[in-house]
Amino acid sequence: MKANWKLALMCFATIAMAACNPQNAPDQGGGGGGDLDGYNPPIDVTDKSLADWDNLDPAKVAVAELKAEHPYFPALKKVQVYADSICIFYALTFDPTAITAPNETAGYHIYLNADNDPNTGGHWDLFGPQNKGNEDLLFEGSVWDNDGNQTSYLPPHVEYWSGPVGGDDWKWTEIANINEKISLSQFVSDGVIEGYLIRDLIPWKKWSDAFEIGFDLYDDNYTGVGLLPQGEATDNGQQIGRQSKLKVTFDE
Ligand SMILES: [Ca+2]
Ligand SMILES: [Ca+2]
Repeated sequence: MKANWKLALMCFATIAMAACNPQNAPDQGGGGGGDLDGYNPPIDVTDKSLADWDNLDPAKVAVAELKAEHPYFPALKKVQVYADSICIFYALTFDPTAITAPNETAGYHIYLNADNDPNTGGHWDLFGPQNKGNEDLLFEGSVWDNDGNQTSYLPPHVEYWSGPVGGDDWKWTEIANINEKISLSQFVSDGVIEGYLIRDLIPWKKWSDAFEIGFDLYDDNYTGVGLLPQGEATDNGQQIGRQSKLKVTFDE
C-alpha cells in the first residue's frame, strides 16, 4: 500500500513536471524588455509609408513575392522582412478584396524557425522542406475588429511547437502571459500592412544569427487565401509546391 502510494506520488510529480515544462517549450523566463525608449527604429511602422524601407541595405532585406497567379492562395502578393537586434520588421502587400467581410477572424499567421535549426520544430503543412517541418513558434492574430475596423496585430496568440520533431498536424501550444507590447502594426493602405515584433518579448532563448519566417493570410471564414513564400504551382494549378521559409539574418 505504502509502495503504491509512493509510486502514485512519483507519477503525479512526473506529470506535474511535464505539464510545467513540456518538451520543446521555449524558455519563458526572459522577456523583460518592451521599452523602446532610446531605440531609433530603422523602420517606422506608424508613418503609413513603406518609403523608409528604401533606406535599408537591400542585401539585408528578405523579400518573397507571389510568382504567378493560380487558384491556391493568391491573395498575399509580397512580404518583406528586416530584423535588427531589437525588432523583426515586416511589410505585407495583399489583395484586400480577398477579405470580403473583415472581422476578428481574418488575419495572418507568422511562422518562425526561430533557432534556424532544421532539426527542431515541426508543421510542414504549409512550408517546406516537405515532410520535415522546422517551425518553432507561431503568431496568430487579426488586423480587424468585429466592426471591420483596421487594428494593430495585437495581441497575437503566441504558440510553440509541441508535437514531434519534424511532425505535421497542428501541434501548437499557446504560451500564456504574452506582453501585449510584443507586436505593433498599422495599415499603410487597404492592402498594405507594416509591423514589427519585439524580439526581447518573444519568449525564446535560442536565437541564432538568422531565422526563417513564413506568412499566411486567412479570410473571415478562417480559410487560407494567402501564403508566402511559396513554390511554383503544379501544371494543373491544383496545389502549390512547398518552399522553405524566408531566411533572414539579423542586422546587428
Ligand atoms: Ca514605414
Ligand atoms: Ca527549428
